[in-house]
Amino acid sequence: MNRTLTLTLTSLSMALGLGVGALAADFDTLDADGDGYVSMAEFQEALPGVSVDAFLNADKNADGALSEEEVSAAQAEGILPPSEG
Ligand SMILES: [Ca+2]
Ligand SMILES: [Ca+2]
Repeated sequence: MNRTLTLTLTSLSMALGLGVGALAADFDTLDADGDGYVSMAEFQEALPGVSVDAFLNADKNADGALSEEEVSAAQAEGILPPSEG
């Protein structure tokens, strides 16, 4: 019970910590060329420790690039890390 509560509070804290600004800044970091989408190459450069599967899972419309919306959703789902350590 306590463990569940702790996990819930941790998740809540993380959600609160990830304001719009934090997500936007993170997206800007991922989107190295600033075209509004994170390509596979940009993804691998910014997150070398994250598997390609994570990129494919995050790419909901399978167009080969991640929009800011897709990145935010993937971070919310835990597919992508919220930010670089
Ligand atoms: Ca880009
Ligand atoms: Ca996409």
